[in-house]
Amino acid sequence: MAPGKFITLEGGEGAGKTTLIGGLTQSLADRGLDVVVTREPGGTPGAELLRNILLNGDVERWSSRAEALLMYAARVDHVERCIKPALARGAWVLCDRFADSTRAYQGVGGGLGADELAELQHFALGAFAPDLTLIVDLDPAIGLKRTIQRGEKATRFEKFDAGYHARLRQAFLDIAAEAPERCVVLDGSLAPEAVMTAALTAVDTRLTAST
Ligand code: T5A
Repeated sequence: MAPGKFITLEGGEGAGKTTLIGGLTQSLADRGLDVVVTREPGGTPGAELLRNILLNGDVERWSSRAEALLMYAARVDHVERCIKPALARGAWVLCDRFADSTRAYQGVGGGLGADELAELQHFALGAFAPDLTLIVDLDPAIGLKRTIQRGEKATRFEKFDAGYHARLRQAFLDIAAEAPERCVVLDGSLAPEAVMTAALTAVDTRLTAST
């Protein structure tokens, strides 16, 4: 059986990750691949419970350090019970956010040190990492406007100030620059079909060419 692939989608609020995952899932399934779609925080019953307490409530409900620990508690459960078993059976796993979100939100946005987070990541995941990360880049003002237009109640993270969201955008671009072999930046201001075309090109160039 061909080995599975682990693809993560990252970016700021309302950048278009979930929309893109829908299109990618269809395209990969049309190729006969077993596709598993999941998200963070969440993806298993235990991790979804943690998602609920992380995303709801006052902005000040958790410190950045507590958030990082809760995100990693959810992530370990998700990786061990959902992602690794799917990869082992040869599935392609598409995950809406993963460890880069902790580096951006709790690290750069929340002020935690990169070294501390790297230690936490190593303790939790060892060397486990995505095969490909698609970073959807968008002006946070546009992304937040999109989420407001959707009419849903704002999550705790959407309520953080504009400076926080601007730092996030730069943090994701810095992550992409540090790991160009793993990350591809997509222009989230393009129409959904154009973002999808760019994403499929990245998948084909980086992954299917090597399988
Ligand atoms: N978090 C998560 C951390 O702080 N640390 C962590 O370690 C992790 C894993 C998750 C929150 O948790 C935080 C980050 C997040 O704040 P969430 O609700 O899952 O919360 O938040 P998001 O992942 O940001 O999900 P969103 O749904 O808000 O954004 P998406 O998925 O990027 O955007 P999407 O696809 O839903 O699109 C938003 C709207 O824009 C439209 C869509 O139709 C939709 O209405 N749209 C476009 N419009 C124009 N052009 C395009 N190209 C468009 N693409 C989508």
